[in-house]
Amino acid sequence: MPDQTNLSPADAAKLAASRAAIALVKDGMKLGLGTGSTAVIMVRELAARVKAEGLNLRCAATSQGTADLATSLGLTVESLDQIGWLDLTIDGADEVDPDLNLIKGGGGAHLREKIVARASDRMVVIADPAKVVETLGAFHLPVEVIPFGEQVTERLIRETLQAQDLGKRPILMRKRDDQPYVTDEGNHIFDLSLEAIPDPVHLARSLAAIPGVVEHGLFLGICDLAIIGQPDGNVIEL
Ligand code: ABF
Repeated sequence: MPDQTNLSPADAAKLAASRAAIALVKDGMKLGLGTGSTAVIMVRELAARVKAEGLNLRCAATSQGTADLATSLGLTVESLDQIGWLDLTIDGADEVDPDLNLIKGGGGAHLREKIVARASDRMVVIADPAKVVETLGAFHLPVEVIPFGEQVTERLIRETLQAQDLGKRPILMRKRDDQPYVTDEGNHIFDLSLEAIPDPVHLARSLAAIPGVVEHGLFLGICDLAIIGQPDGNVIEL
C-alpha cells in the first residue's frame, strides 16, 4: 500500500479520501466503481482490502478502463444489468459545490458514471481540496453528443447558452491526437467553458432537452456525501 509521506500533496489527499470511502464498504455489498485518477487510487486500496479481509463484493465499473484495472487486481466486475442495483458508488469529481452538486466528465466517462450513480442507494464522491468550489463552472462542462448532426447540436447548445447569458465563452470539441475524442459509448464530447453556472438546474434541464445531447456533466442532487481528503491524511466530509 502507498505510504502517504511519499506522495504529492494532491495524491496524499486522494488516498485519504479513498481510504475513508472504503471504510464504508461492507462484506456482500454491490459497488459502483468510478473513473479518474482518484478512483484509480480508490480501486487499488479497495482491492488490497478485499484481499486482506476476504470480502465478497460484486462491482460494476463506470468505464472500460476502470473495469480492466479492477479485474486485473482481482475484483469481481460484472455489468450493471447483471448486478441490477448497487448499494454504494464511489467516484471522483471535477468540482463539488456546498450543496453536493457536481461537475463530472473531465475523464470522459460521465454518461456511464451518471447511470451507475443513479442506480445506487448511496453515491459518495472522493476528491482532493482543489475540487471544492462555491459555484460550479470554472471547470469546463462536458456534454456528450451523438456524432450524427453534431454541428446542429453544437448550434443548439450555443443558442441555449446565449438564452441564459452564458454564450460568450468557447465550446470546444474534445480531441485526442487531433481526432475527436470517442467515449466508451462511441460518442463525442463538447467542453463548455462557462466560468460560472449561476443556475445549474436551469442549464441542466435545457441541455438535456436538446435531441443530440446524450448526457451532460452536471450531477445535481445525485451525490449523498463528499469526502474531501487532506494532504495530512485527514478528511473533511461535506
Ligand atoms: C471522474 O474522473 C470524472 O467524472 C471526473 O471527470 C474525473 C475526476 O478525475 P480525477 O480524480 O483524476 O481528478 O471521476
